[in-house]
Amino acid sequence: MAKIKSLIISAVLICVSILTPLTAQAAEASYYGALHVKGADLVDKHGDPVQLRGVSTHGIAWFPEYVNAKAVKSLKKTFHANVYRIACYTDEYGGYCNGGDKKSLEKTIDTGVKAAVKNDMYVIIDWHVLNEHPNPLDHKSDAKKFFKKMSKKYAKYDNVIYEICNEPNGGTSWSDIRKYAKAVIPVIRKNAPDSVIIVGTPTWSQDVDKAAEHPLSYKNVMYAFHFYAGTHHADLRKKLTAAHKKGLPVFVSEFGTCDASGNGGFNKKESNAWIKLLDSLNISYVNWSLCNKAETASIIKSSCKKTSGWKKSDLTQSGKWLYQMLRKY
Ligand code: IDC
Repeated sequence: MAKIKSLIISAVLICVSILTPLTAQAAEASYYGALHVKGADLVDKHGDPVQLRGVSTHGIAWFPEYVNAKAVKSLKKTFHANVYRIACYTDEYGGYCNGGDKKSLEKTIDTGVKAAVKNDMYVIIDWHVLNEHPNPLDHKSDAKKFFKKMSKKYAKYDNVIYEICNEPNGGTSWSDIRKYAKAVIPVIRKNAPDSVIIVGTPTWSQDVDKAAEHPLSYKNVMYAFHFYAGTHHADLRKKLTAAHKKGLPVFVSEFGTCDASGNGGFNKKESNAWIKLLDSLNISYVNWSLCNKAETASIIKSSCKKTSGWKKSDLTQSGKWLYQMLRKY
């Protein structure tokens, strides 16, 4: 009788584990666990410094085909990436606030988040403020709705990082960004109280000095710093180093190996100089971008139509460099 009882209990337990949805199963990222910010560092669940290194999608309205489970698995297995960034443009072609298909964009984000969770990677949901409305306050109410939805949907996932404004520009001041952040961060915090949030900085996320002078008072907040190796050199590295020295937690949520246009030549020397600095400061970084668009920043050759399972010969110069650089760890 006892044997039958234990058999029944085991059968029930097996059924429960099979039927448990992904959301409940994957509540904790086993990689480093829930991340936090301590001083200038991103730290793991034990409080030890960690560095995330990975790849960003191109705009998901343009290249949704690269947001698929196999692609994310390739980033993890082939490139050894531990973070995946999903770039949802607010404006431009098919942007979330520009007549884009919100349902379809949200579905793409969901595919990316679930794939990252399945592969035990961290994932950044990026509200990609860039052109047309370079001041994030312009889309404040849309942003609040978006992040309310996202943070509610993904509240259980330790893996999810929220990036609330990619690159404010066009003269947007740090005080405007602070205003925006103070409106959006509490919305996320209500659902995901301990999540890491990345806040963009003025001048295409370069002015970390402004943020360091007057940081936000929330915990687990990091500040975006973006560079393109063909355009940005030693003077900008100085600015980053100074902000870091002041104790500002910085996250390079986007960088390119070429000009700020996404084109121009691949700049190996400057790319290496940047990575050397970021590694020495334990700053996380994410490369732009996973697609086969005929531009220097793309990782995949435009002749390659595969959307996962890439070989070295499918990669551009920038893609090959990234592959070698990420795999060192
Ligand atoms: C670029 C893309 C390009 C696209 C353009 C749209 O590479 O294909 O046509 O956006 O505006 C950034 C932005 C990022 C840019 C990238 C290169 O965050 O969206 O992507 N860049 O210009 N900041 C600095 C450079």
